Formats: sequence, structure tokens, C-alpha cells
Amino acid sequence: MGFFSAIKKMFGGAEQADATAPQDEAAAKAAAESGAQAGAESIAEAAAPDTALAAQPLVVSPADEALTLRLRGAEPKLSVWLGIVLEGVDEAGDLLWQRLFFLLRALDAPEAEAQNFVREFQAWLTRMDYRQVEEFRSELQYRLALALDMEDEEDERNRLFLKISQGLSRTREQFAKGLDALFAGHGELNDAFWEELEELFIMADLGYEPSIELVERLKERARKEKVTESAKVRELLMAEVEEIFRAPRRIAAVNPPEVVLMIGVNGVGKTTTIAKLAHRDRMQGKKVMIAAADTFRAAAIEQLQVWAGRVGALFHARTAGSDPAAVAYEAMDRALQEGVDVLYVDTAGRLQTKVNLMEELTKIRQVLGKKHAGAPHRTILVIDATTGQNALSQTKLFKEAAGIDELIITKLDGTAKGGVAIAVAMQHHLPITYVGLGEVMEDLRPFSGEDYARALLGVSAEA
Ligand SMILES: Nc1nc2c(ncn2[C@@H]2O[C@H](COP(=O)(O)OP(=O)(O)OP(=O)(O)O)[C@@H](O)[C@H]2O)c(=O)[nH]1
Ligand SMILES: [Mg+2]
Repeated sequence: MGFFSAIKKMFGGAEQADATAPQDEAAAKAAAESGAQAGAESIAEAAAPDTALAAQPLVVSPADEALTLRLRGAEPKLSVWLGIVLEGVDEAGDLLWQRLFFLLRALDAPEAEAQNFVREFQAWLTRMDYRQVEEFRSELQYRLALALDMEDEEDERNRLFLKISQGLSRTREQFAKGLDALFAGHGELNDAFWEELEELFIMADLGYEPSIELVERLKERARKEKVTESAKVRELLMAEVEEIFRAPRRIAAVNPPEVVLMIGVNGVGKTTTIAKLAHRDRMQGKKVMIAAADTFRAAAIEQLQVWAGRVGALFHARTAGSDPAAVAYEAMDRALQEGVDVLYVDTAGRLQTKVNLMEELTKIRQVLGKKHAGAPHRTILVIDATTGQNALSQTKLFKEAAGIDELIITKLDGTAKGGVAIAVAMQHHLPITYVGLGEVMEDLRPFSGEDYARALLGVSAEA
């Protein structure tokens, strides 16, 4: 999508906005007017009567005009715009829908997409039973950022940094404090300093070998950059951690449907992470299918079905106890026939039957690839940060048996073991693509090594 260029044009630099304003406004108005009529019928049949959207007739009232002027004069940030349109709106209702349409139109969103966005948001509010703006404002902003493709913008990046920073607060507390004490206790770099640093890494759950390796890398960096004071090591560490997370680029091109295989031991968050990823895709207008190739428990299949329903994804399953590879095969077939953009395949995570589990994964991979060349395009290992060192052996095991393209680290919120991300990335040279920072949809966020390094070391965000 990418409406951001349009947004910048409309609300951005004053001179430019003035020069382009008349055309933009006229075009937006014309688009909104023609869309409002076309949209009215589809809404009438799709929405329940009590939540029917009033397709706005776009009579420019003085209030709308005032709102337009304020948006134009505002700092070009989604949070600021949202703040303006939500002024005086305390709960879900006609005024909220009206204002949301206003914002989406002002941001040049095609009418059908605006209608769809509001309708889906209403359905979500009903399901969650939320009424007060306070309860859903954050989710609303998250959805807008995804739908408008604004996640890379400064505003969202700051929000993300804040989230990572909050999530890592317990890890940081332990780590940054230790670093401060270490720097205070040593002026010049010497063996005692490096030994203490190594201990600190081990305590932050980096693991024995990775800790030794990291200290070696820092020594090398200090030598190259001719650093002799301990106080400078914080900067070296920041640069090194960023470097560790700089994973080699992979070919992103896929022949649709893109197939994502989710693997990991039980309880790490595979199923909820699929739901969160599917939600992101749906917000970006993709057609998604989720396959329940975890056929171990009936409850697991039901859990996935509920999630698929919530995020608006197609769902494919068989009864509990069925062959997981057969489920994957059928889902692949359906995904191809129904023109799905992304197919997520959930798998079971029992490690106690290690050999079987790995054989099962191999079989799933084979049937997917047989039906659709190149599939699975992404095999994602989900690891739970709270398991600490265990994450390292899990990664090794799955890498050898099934192959891994990406890592997602969940439950970074509230753990003091966040250092494990560094250890895994360093030992296995795998990209971390997302991190889980809580249980709700917006808590799955793209991973940024730079933000992670800053958050861990207690350095504030830079744009
Ligand atoms: N705090 C927190 N909880 C999370 C996060 N991700 C997942 N969870 C929770 O972890 C629990 C297990 O998640 P599931 O998605 O069922 O895990 P799974 O890997 O599918 O588990 P099995 O199907 O049993 O193998 C759920 O209660 C989730 O809400 C996260 O990032 N933070
Ligand atoms: Mg599961």
C-alpha cells in the first residue's frame, strides 16, 4: 500500500502542502464522494443493523473543516493525528466511526479499504467487549500503522523502542547495573575487567561459551579501536551487539502462496505467534490460511480455529490424531486453489518424542514442497526467552533436524533472561525477525538489533 507519501504531501512541509492542497483536497473529496455511494450498499448487507456504518455524505461542516485545518498544521505523526481526531471521543460509537473515516479519508485511504478497516475494528471491539477509548487506543494505532504501512516511520519506531525497552526492563536492570558497577570499579582495561565482564554476561544468561566469545570479540574491537578506558567499553558493546544481530540477507522473493512453517518445543508460543503474524498480514490486506498440523490434542486444534476466526484467516484442520503431513498437504492444495497469499502451518511441540517429532517435521516439509515448489519458504523456530540457556540447545536440535530460516523470541516481557537473544544469534547466525513482548496482538513486533542493544544497555532511542 504505502499511503505515506500521500500523507506527507498533505500534511508535511507547509510550503509544499500549500502548493498541492487544492488538488489534493478536491481529489480526496471526489474519491470519498464516489466511494461513499458504492460503499453504502455493501455495508448495508455486511454489517449488523446496530453497528451499520453511516457512509458519510461528506458535507463539509465547520467542525470538519476545523479538524482538517488542525490535521494539516499538526506534526506529521500518526499518534498526533489520532490524538486530534479522538479529542472529545470517550467511547466507541457513531462519533468515533465518523472521526475514523475522516482520518482515513484525509490520509487518502481508498474508500473500500477505509470501510473495511472500520468494519473489522468494530467487529474486534464487539468480540473483545471494549467500549472505552482507553481500552483500545493502542490497538487502534497499531492497526492504523499496519494498514497505512507506517510501521517504519519515526513515530512507530519510538513506540516500538518503548515497548522493547519496557519488555527488557528486568534484563536491563540486572545487566546495566552490573556494567555501571564494573565501569566504576575499573579505569583502565585489564584482565580483571574482562573477567568480571565475562561473569556479568554469564549471569545475564548469555551462556558460558557465548560469553567467552563475546569478551574475545570486545577485546579485539578495543585493540583495533585503541580503546584503553573501561568507560568506552559500553560503546564497543553496543556496536558489537548490533553486529551480532546483523544477519545475512536472504532472498525474499517467493512464489505465492508463501508458506511459513512454525516449529518449536511446546508452550513457547507457536500458536499465538501464528495468530499475531496472521493478524499483521490481514491488516495489510493479505489473504491468509492457517493449517493445524499440530493434531496431537483436540484442544490445540480448537485453539487455533478460534484464533483464525478472530483474525479473519481461513482455517484447515482434521480431527485430532490425524497425520500432520496429510493436513499440511491438504491445506497446501487448498491454499493454491483459493489464491491464498500466506499459509501458516502450525506444528506440535512435544520434545519427549524427539525422533518422531523431527521425522514428522521432515515429512511435513516434503509434502509441502511436493505440492508447491519452494515451500516452506520460511521455517521459523519460536523460542521462549524465559527458558534461558535451553533456547540454545533447542535451536541446535531443530537446526540440525529441520533447518531454520528465522527465529522469533517470545516472552521477552518480564524476563531477566533477555540476554539469550544475543547468545542464540551469535552461536547460530540466524536472523531474529520478531519478538514477543506480551500476550496481545500488538505485542509481536519486528525485531531491531539496534533497538535491542540500546534497550539492553539503557541508552535512549534515536530516530
Ligand atoms: N507474556 C507473554 N506470553 C506469551 C507470549 N507469546 C505467547 N505467550 C503465551 O504463552 C502461552 C503458550 O502459547 P502457545 O501459543 O499456546 O504455545 P505453543 O508453542 O503453541 O504451545 P503447544 O501448542 O502446547 O506446543 C500462552 O498462554 C500465550 O499467551 C509473549 O510474547 N509474552
Ligand atoms: Mg500450539
